[in-house]
Amino acid sequence: MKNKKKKKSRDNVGGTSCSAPEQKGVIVAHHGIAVDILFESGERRMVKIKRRAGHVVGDNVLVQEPRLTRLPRRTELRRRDSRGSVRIVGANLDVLCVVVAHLPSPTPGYIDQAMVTARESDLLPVLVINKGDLKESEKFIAETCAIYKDIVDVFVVSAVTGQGLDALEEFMAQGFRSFFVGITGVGKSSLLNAICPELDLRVGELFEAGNRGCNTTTVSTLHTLKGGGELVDTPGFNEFGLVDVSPRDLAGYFPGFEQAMETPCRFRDCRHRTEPGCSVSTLLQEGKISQERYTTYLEILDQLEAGEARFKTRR
Ligand SMILES: Nc1nc2c(ncn2[C@@H]2O[C@H](COP(=O)(O)OP(=O)(O)OP(=O)(O)O)[C@@H](O)[C@H]2O)c(=O)[nH]1
Ligand SMILES: [Mg+2]
Repeated sequence: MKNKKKKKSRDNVGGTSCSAPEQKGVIVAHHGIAVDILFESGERRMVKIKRRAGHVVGDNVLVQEPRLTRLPRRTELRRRDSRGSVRIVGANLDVLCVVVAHLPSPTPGYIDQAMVTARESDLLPVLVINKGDLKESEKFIAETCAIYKDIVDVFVVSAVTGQGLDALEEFMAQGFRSFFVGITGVGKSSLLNAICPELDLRVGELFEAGNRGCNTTTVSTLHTLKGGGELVDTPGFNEFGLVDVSPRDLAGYFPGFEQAMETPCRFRDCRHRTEPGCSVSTLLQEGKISQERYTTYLEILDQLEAGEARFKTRR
């Protein structure tokens, strides 16, 4: 068996002199071969890194140029992309803001997979429904609120009119480091611009045909909010594949199953399909879990089981 090299979290790029004092900072943007660091002193500058060093926005680092050492992460957000590769997208986060809009509408399972990932990663998921100014958003907003309003905090906002932004800012001002995720064109950068106009982030054009936003933001960036808290703007991810969640664990993180998880099922490895003595089935029959929640759960469970079967076949 090949000896795997232990992954270093240290970069040493371009020389060996270490005479400069060591400084602590946080990565606020990642540009492939360099990271933008905000130091505790208030200074902000780019530091070279090795490509694929594994650093991400939110990482705390010690810099004594040319050496950069990544400090241990408190939390880590990971997702699986369309090719099945695992991507670390942010570090040391507290809140995952899942941003959606009626157009472009979220891909099936997107909201739930993002929320399951957040809970599995010890982040608090919240839902941000943008483009509340548009008449055609009404049905989407009503349906989405009906599903999630009793499960997570839901903010109905508009980057154009400023509707709902006070409540969102007040929430973030509690000192959280929040992370925006959402498919491209839902208005993540527009929302950040509305909260912090001085940022002037690039915002996409809205194509007339199909009203789909184009992929505009290419790099995740961390911003300090004037009112308190921090917010990361990200490029749109169209998939939010689960990474560390097994079919057996899914229900424990699934939005809408919280009450059912308080009462253990008869079988410890219950997958909540047709097993007797299942607390999810009981609440479903009592109307305390909606058919929509249950159907969505089964769809994600099917995907996880298919992935598990593929993995076993490969092995
Ligand atoms: N009507 C309306 N349009 C909005 C709103 N927010 C954003 N838009 C429009 O939606 C389009 C996409 O906005 P962006 O802020 O670039 O979207 P994004 O989510 O950052 O997109 P990516 O960076 O590609 O992931 C732009 O044309 C915005 O003007 C809103 O609240 N109401
Ligand atoms: Mg953007």
